[in-house]
Amino acid sequence: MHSQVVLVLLIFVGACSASRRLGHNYHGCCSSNMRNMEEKVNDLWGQLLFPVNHKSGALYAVCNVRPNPTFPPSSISGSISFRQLSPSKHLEMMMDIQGFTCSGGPHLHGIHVHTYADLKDGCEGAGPHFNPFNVSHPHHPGDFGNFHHDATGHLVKPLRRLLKGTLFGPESFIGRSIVIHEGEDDLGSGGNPGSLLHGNSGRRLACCVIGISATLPS
Ligand SMILES: *[C@@H]1O[C@H](CO)[C@@H](O)[C@H](O)[C@H]1NC(C)=O
Ligand SMILES: [Cu+2]
Ligand SMILES: [Zn+2]
Repeated sequence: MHSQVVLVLLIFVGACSASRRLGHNYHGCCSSNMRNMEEKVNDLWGQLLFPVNHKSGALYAVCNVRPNPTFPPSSISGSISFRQLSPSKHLEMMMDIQGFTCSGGPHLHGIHVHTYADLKDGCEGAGPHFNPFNVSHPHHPGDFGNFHHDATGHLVKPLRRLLKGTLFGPESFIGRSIVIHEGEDDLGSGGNPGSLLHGNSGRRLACCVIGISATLPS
C-alpha cells in the first residue's frame, strides 16, 4: 500500500517538473493546480507518516484527564477529544471535565498542549509548551486559551473547529500531553519573559497523554 503511495507521489512530482522544464507553466502546473497537488501530496505524506485508523482517512484522539499527584487534593476527571477528518481539514476539539473546585469564586484556567507525555512523577514531566515551529506563546499550536467551569465545577465545550494544530504528520499532537492550569493564561500580554513562554498560567492542576482513539465519545 505504501509503495503505491510513493509511486503516485513520484509520478506527480515528475510530471510537474518535466512540464515546467518544457515551459508548459501555463497549463498543468499553474498555481491553482499546484495548490491542489500540494494539498494531495500533503495528505499522502500525512498518511505515510501516521497510521490512520479509519477507512475514511480520519483520525480521532483522546486525552483522559487525571489530577496532578504533586498538587493534591483534586478530583478532576474527564476527557478532551479530538477529530480531524483528513490532514488538510481543520482539527476539532471537545471537552468534558468535572471536579474543578469553586472556592475563591469562578476563574479562568489556561489549557495547553505540552511537549512530553512522561507523567509518572506528575504533570511537571509534561515539560514546556509543545513548540514545533519555535514561536512564542500564545502562538504555539496547542495554546487553546482560557476556560470557565460552571458553578458545579463542570467544564463542557461542544465539538468546535480549532484555528491550528494537527493530529497528522511530524507536528501531530498524538504522543504529547495536555496540562490544565490552576490560573488564567495572560495570552502573551504579561510583559515578562514567562508570558511569552507559558502565559503565566500557574501550577499544573491536571494533565493527560494524547492518544489515538476509535472515535469521538457519544
Ligand atoms: C528559536 O528562537 C529563538 C528566539 O526567537 C532563537 O534564539 C533560537 O535560536 C531558536 N531556536 C531554534 C532551534 O531555531
Ligand atoms: Cu500549559
Ligand atoms: Zn503556549
